[in-house]
Amino acid sequence: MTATTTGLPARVAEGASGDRAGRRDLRAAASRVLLANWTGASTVPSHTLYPHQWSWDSAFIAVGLARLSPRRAQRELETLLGAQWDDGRIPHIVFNPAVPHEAYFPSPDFWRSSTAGAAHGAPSDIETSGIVQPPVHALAAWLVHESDPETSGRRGFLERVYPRLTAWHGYLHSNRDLGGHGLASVLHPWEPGMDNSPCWDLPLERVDPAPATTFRRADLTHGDAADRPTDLDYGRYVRLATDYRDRGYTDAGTRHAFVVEDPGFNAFLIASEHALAAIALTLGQDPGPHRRRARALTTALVARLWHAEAGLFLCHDLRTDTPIAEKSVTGLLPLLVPDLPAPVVRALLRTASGEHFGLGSTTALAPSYDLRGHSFDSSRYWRGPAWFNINWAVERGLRQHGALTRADDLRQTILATSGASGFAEYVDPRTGRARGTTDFSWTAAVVLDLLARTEEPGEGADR
Ligand code: 2M8
Repeated sequence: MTATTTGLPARVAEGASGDRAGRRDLRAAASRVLLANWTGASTVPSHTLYPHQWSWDSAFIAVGLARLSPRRAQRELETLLGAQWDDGRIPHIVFNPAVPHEAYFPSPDFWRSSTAGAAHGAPSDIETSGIVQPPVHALAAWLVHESDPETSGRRGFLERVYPRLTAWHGYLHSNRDLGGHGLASVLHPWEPGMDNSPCWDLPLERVDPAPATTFRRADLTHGDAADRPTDLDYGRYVRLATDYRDRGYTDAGTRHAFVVEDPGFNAFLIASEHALAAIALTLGQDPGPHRRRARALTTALVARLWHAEAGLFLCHDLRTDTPIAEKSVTGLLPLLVPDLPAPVVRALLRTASGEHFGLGSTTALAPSYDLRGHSFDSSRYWRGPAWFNINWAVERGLRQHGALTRADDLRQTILATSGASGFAEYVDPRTGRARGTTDFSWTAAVVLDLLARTEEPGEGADR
């Protein structure tokens, strides 16, 4: 694909110039998506495919909602935090009891959190899953506060969420440092959020799939089978979740078939630890512990997961103690980390625009997986398509490290592609063509945030 003078792939730039009535219309359309997906206390990612509250979705959603209604954004995060377990974990799904079990698999009767998770203080009156998702929440809480400090201060938002967010990070730092190297690890491909990434293919090979006759997928009722994970993948997801549940959702002292250190997950943790430091400071508390943790995590991230010859961070399989030799966009997410060594930043910027991700040349948005990888598929779930929440994070990372023109280009492309795709769940990274479901909440949310930021002065200083 040829690039335009702005660096945007031509097909996408054409889409942008056809933008119906400009930014106001885009804002109105994105707002309609979030308003329609609001259920009274939180927002569903999509009424059809994901009819409950998802953890990291809610964090991105809150960042966008803050531009519409700071109160609602606060409520979104506080509803999620209301389902936190006593051990500090924030579950990846909070189930809406009004939604029938058949609407989503695995449903509450699979996870059985209130009984199976009782030893770890799962709530007795709310059903949740027992696994987690990337810790975007403290970053989101800080951005929600920053978007309207007055409302936040008046309502005591930070005072209420700070202890809970600190407990959440405490859970990740202690219970989830399963490698003992100072990084949080994930125990299921659903935890890093990039469920079907080729990074998980090898570690999953060791997992005995649950027979397809033992569960009934709900996702294929609403999603195209060619875009979704296969039955074999699902069988393995089910096996891992069943084993974790049957061990009472215990992390340490038990053998996990799947246990991986993921750079994106840890990058969000570091960005969120910095956000906790900012929150502590605002509340007149000591930011020191958060800063020290962020520094220690950054050191561990670079020491453990940086691979100079690959030009990006790689996942690390703790079962075999080997790096996973797949280039995934998760390996670019450490751009979110402020204090990376300069050569690492330079290499990441080269990799982002090089042949594997093609940002600004062959792709409209950063693909989820290596364009030249053996498993690249432009349609299938996390095996190539571009996601808007991830590109929002890449945009922040580029801006933070001074790549302002590239950040501006990416921002423009996100705005052009999101509206044109009907706020798709994900898109073909080269053409911007919609895949998955539409009217997707985090897609609309990041649009609202980026539109608002475009109007703010001093963007280059954005943290
Ligand atoms: C997808 O994951 C869920 C399981 O958590 C699924 O496929 O059913 C992923 O894209 C995940 O990152 C996302 O949070 C979730 C809801 O949008 O959907």
